[in-house]
Amino acid sequence: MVKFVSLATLVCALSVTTVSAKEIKDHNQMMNHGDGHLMDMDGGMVMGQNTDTLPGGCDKIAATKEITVHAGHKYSEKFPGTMFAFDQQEFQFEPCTKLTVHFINEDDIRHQWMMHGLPKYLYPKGMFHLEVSGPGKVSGTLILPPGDKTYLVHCDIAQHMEKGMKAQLKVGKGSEDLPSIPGVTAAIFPDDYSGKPYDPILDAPVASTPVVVPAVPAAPVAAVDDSVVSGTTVIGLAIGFIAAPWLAKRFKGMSAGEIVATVLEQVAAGVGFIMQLVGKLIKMVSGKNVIALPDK
Ligand SMILES: [Cu+2]
Repeated sequence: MVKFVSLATLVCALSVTTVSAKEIKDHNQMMNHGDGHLMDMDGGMVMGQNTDTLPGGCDKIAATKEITVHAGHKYSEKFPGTMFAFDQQEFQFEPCTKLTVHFINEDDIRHQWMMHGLPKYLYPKGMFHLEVSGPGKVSGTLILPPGDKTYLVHCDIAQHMEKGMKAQLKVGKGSEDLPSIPGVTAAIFPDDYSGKPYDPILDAPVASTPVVVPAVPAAPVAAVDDSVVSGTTVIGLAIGFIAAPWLAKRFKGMSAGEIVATVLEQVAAGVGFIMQLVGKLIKMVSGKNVIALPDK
């Protein structure tokens, strides 16, 4: 009888172990469709893989790193109000690092580890993307660009990012932090349970740090300059000579089309930043921070 009970306990214990350890399928037999796109017929996919092309501005691969990222409902438990999460919310690497990501999905649904904002001449649509349907593992490699920039990493399945599956990856020192990264940064629109109606002006997010407007020096009065080589020309030439080696390095190995695409991308980013700044200023002036002007 004692023997039977202990045997039953053993069987029971074994079956519990089998149930709790979910079987993770390794998607390591994917078909290579070219251009960094690999997939199998079983829900595993890699897009934007790049194992050997150095991004413009990288002299060599600075470091070779491997990370394992888990995704699943259980990782969201420590972040109230979320449903899905990665097991890490922040990553940081040296510029020009060759990075291999092993992505493990522990849920019975589809999840992705999708990185945005990469240079489009090298990564289609500026993305590096790992995807697994159901419990499984998929691995992919990319080479991070040079420069300090913070990249968004998320799961693009509807509502998965909004419900917590979001992270940021800093290259070098990174740029500004992204909002509402669970456990890392504050939300742009924090949850409000006060019950008062939403006011689009008063409730609009205001930058926590004061917006510093750089002083614009007054334009110099155009002086009549008779000399052939004006001061402006000299300054222009000087900047050109200083910037040339940097530009040559930045655009090394790119075709003319790629250089134009990269420059346009930078210009668009610059215009976007200025528009954002102007928007914030208008909001500050027209919103609650109305500056009372003294009577004459
Ligand atoms: Cu997901």
